[in-house]
Amino acid sequence: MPSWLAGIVVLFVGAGGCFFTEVVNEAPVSGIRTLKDGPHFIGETLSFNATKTVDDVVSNLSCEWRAFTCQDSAGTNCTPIGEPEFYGITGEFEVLVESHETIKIQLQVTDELGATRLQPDIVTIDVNNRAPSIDLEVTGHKEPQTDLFVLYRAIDLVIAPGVGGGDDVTLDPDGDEVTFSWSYLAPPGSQESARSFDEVGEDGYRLVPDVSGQWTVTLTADDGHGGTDEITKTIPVGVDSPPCLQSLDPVADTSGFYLVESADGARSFSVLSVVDALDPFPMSPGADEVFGTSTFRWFLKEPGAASFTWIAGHVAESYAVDPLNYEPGDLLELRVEVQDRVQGAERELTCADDARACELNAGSQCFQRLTWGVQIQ
Ligand SMILES: [Ca+2]
Ligand SMILES: [Ca+2]
Ligand SMILES: [Ca+2]
Repeated sequence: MPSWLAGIVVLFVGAGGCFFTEVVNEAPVSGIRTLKDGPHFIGETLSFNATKTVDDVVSNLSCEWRAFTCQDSAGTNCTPIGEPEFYGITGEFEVLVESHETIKIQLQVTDELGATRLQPDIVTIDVNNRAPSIDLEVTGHKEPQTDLFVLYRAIDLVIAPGVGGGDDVTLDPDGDEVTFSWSYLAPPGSQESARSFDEVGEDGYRLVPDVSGQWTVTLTADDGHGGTDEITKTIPVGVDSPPCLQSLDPVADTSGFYLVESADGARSFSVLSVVDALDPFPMSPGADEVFGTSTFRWFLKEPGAASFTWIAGHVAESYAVDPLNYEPGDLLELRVEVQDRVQGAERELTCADDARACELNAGSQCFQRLTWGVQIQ
């Protein structure tokens, strides 16, 4: 006789006298209650207690709880989590979910006489996956007037956590290792040899666009457990603004004449600085390789001449007027124009020849031409 069938001797007292009988001690009947409905996730503490537990004899019942992780929902190929735990009938058993594997909970209830069922109670708990949540930060130089990213200037794209993650924002709520893939779409006319899209560090890419228009970059994330997220950013790229002659020495007056004394020798007229997104002057220290520098064109209107003459080949930021080449009292005009790398008809100055100052965008106070009046003394 198995130990759990250990007899209980019960004394019956009847009318005919006393007799003894042996009553079989039944194993307790039990079940498992999961204290919180699913879905269940990594990081959650699962709680269980014994339920529907009855026994034929009022006696102390002992609950042996065991937890396993299993490779399938059927609860096979299981590995124990920790050691068995023992509680009384009212005790709660807790298990921390640490992986995507199915969790199997096993309960075996034993009465104080050692009776227990051959088959323990079992429940399996599937662990649900949560998808990663990503965003993409896009930073780069934008033209203030147009809010467009500037052609040829680097645009940095960095992976960021997506929204909706609460305070504890992570790319994957389960802590899964996320793999990323990047793709981009260039506007028509872009040339692979002229644009670049390169990985920077572990979590970003750098785009250098070669044409204006709408670029799109798509980032997908995969947590390896069926959870994915995707984000596409549209990146509007425009031609940068014309360069602005910012600081000249001496100041170029739009009406007066700067006096050059013959006794003082040659006098330099200089551009000290140009403001431009792509082609500032002087070139910024540490500027990346796509930066160029403004180019200058100089024109001279000799005393008595009807129009300006281009000083071919002179591209430096300054030009020297030597009074020894003139007579005292001569009036001449020296003109500088600045160009950035964006050439072509859209950047041709259309002001009248005698306009000392000229700007491509009227009223912008961003001048591409300034003129010094010079009087020889
Ligand atoms: Ca019993
Ligand atoms: Ca996940
Ligand atoms: Ca420019």
